[in-house]
Amino acid sequence: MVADRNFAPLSYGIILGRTSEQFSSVEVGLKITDAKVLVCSPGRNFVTLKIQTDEGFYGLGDATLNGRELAVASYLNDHLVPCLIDRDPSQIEDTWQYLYRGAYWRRGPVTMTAIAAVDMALWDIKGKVLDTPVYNLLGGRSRTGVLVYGHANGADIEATCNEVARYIGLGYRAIRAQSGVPGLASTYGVSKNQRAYEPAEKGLPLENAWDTEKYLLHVPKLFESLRLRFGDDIRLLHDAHHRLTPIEAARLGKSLEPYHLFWLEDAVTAELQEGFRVVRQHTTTPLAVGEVFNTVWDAQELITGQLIDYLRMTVVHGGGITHLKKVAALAEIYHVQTGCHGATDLSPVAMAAALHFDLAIPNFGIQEYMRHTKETDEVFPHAYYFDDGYLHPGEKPGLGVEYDEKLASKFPYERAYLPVNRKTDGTMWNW
Ligand code: EZ4
Ligand code: CO
Repeated sequence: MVADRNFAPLSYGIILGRTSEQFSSVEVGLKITDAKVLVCSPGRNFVTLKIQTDEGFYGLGDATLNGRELAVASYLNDHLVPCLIDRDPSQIEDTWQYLYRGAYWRRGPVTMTAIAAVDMALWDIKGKVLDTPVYNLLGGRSRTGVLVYGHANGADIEATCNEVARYIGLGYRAIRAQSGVPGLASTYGVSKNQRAYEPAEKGLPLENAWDTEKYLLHVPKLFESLRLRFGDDIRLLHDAHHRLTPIEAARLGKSLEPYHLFWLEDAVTAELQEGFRVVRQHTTTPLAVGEVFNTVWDAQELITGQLIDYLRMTVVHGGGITHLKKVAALAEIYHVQTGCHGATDLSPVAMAAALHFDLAIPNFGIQEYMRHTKETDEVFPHAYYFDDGYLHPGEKPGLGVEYDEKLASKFPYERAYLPVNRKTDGTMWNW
């Protein structure tokens, strides 16, 4: 069975200093001996896959799907891990195809997050075996650092402006600005009592009230104030969190044109990809979408129709490095750049994988960066670091992230969900 599945030649045998005679058996190369699914909650929930090999090399993959964490843990534990034992970890592409095509049931966030975790872990192992950072395996550096944007949010325009000033002080060159809307009690992406917001809330889903007209009148005022105070150089971004119809998004994009945003994100849900044609026809504000996409098929029309400027898909929810590099290659032909999702619900393992990817591909645009809590950083010690507005993946072999299992065991899973959004009359609305 082992021979059938591992049709080798086993490439890692060479690296590990074996001679040609030793290649007579398929047992020569590395084998996956174990894979563990680790769930922890150092401030928020994370699911991590740790793949172990017989030579002591191991790899980590992020498997966190915000609010649906345990579904991916089960998918891995109950269905993927048994298929991984005894496989050759050097065969990343074949393993991806085996898990995607072999399952018969393709696509979807749970499946693609589980496959992504395996894929990340195998790239991590390959880097460690070859003693080189993953970006080097992806073609090497295409730039000196990864431009990131941080999140500034405040209850009103003044508070948001003050947060933007703080981010500029921290060295950020690009900043997403979100503000509470007058007349609405709470707004997603704007924290009430702490500076940074956390996407998920413990317990059952919170409910936010929504009023499109109030929002559409308010956002241009926010960006007018920001440009008056900070001038034209700082890159400003905004996220509409899928709450608008195409024609409403077109109006918002048009009204923001004087303030030349870097992008307007998730203006419209994208199940109907051609919906973006309406937005596109009316505004020159650059458009970004895709943090919830899982395969190239979620973005195929958006890319080939040149309906967006930035694609938000990232490694963990987009099928891993193996799939995302193909999506990026398609996007490159159609003038679409990447802008990988990078909120706190993506673990440091996914962040590291994104940074290696961002550094290597030609059509990188920008990377989202929300800082993790101190507890999360301690559970996942990592080589990547922020410097002067840029992130750098570091030079450690593989992805450059560790997992402290002992410390993680002090933070057990806690149920938490993203909030739901209702119009003021109670209608569930586009979240
Ligand atoms: O809603 O990470 O751009 N960032 C965002 C985030 C996402 C969450 C979803 O899990 O929109 O706040
Ligand atoms: Co977003």
